[in-house]
Amino acid sequence: MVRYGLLSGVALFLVLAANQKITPLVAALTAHAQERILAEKLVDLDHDGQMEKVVKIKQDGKISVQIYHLYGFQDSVQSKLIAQYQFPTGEDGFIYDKQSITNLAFSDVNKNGQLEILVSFFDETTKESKVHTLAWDKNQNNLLKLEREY
Ligand SMILES: [Ca+2]
Ligand SMILES: [Ca+2]
Repeated sequence: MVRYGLLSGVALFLVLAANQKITPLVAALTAHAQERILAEKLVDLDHDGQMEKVVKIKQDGKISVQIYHLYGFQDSVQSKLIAQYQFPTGEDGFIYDKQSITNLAFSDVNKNGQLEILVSFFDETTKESKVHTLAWDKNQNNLLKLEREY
């Protein structure tokens, strides 16, 4: 009986020790798996001659759009996150844009000389694609969802 108790105690210790080692590894693997790039495009949103990188990404079941500023540093191209918007939904969708099919398009919908980002979704209940428009506020380094559809 004493021997059995000692054995199960050792077994419990081994299980705990193994779990402590495994947990951070599993967390790292799942964190990586939960982030997926859906689209990545280079576009000059504000027509200033400098390309922006726009990324549509799925993180933790939600779709985010990110704008990166690109700059040269020691003979390589670096990118810096400058604006981000997260949608509560997570189903990627496709739209027709200039006779091609895409899930990330650009258009100056409010005619202010700067391109807006057209982000498409698939609505599982209506089985239709929906498009939301994001405007980049360059001064605030912000992405704003335009409620009005143009
Ligand atoms: Ca630009
Ligand atoms: Ca615009």
